[in-house]
Amino acid sequence: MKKFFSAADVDNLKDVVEEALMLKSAPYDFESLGKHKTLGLVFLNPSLRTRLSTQKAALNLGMNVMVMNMDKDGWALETQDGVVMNGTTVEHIREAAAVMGEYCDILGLRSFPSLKDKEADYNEDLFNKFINFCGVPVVSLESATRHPLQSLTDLITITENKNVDRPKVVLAWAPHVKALPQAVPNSFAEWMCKAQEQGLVDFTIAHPMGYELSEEFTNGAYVTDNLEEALREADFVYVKNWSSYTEYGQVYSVAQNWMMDNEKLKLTNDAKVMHCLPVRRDLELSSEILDGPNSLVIKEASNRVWAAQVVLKRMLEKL
Ligand code: AN0
Ligand code: CP
Repeated sequence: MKKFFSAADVDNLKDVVEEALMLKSAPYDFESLGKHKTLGLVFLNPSLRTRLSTQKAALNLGMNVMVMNMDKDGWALETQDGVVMNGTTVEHIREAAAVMGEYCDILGLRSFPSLKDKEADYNEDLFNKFINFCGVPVVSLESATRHPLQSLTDLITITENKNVDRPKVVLAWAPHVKALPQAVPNSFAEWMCKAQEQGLVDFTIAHPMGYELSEEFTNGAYVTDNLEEALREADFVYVKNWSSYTEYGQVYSVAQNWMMDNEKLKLTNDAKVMHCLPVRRDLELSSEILDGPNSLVIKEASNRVWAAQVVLKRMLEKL
């Protein structure tokens, strides 16, 4: 594997999940694979889970890890070509990425969207430049449009916790006070649509009108603006807020009563509730669910290690 950016970078989902679960049962079986190899994790935005779980995965494989909080500790980065750098930016991504590629065998990058320039965000301008200029394999730690380590984790967690062969999985929009990226829901939808194609799940998306995701991610999903209808017979409910894609980055005040709570859970098939975290309690998801028996959020976060480890293992094997 030369890059891990989207669901297209993995062929057989069942195989990758099985390999991740194998690593979970024997975390140190490949502890020599990463000897004398260095992973660099570059963050342009905050992170708790991605940062720690990916470091832990790399350490389990015997790698060295370096973390660069570019947003706080790096020079202000210029990402546009052809500009005279006489403003506030100090270093061009061409040099910065190339230099980090000299120090590392594999690089991870987190770069959120601007939520202002739809075209630049959805072209993955910054991410593609980083890939092109660094010259080593790159793992996405969440880009403008996708969060593949999270989505792989989510598929692992669904596989581990399902009671039926082909569970009904529902992505349910939830309220928030800030404009959040579409990366997590885009990516979850992309992976679940592929899982549906491969016979692993049935996939439904529920959101208020105006929150339609880009169709490139939702092909094959059943999409509705009726949350109650979507929740009926659900085995897994994946709660997440996102801002509008069509009115790019906007938040409407129309959506009422979309927070997941125990009352709504009654409509489901005693569904397990998932969220990528961080979660706003009693805004996106009720405390009673988060603290109750149906919540999978901690197990899900725990599985981030095995998603990262299987991806790094596959990359190390191809170095
Ligand atoms: C980010 C998002 O929604 O993309 C990161 C989630 C992993 N969430 C927030 O900014 C709260
Ligand atoms: N779920 C997730 O990616 O969390 P962090 O933003 O804390 O890394």
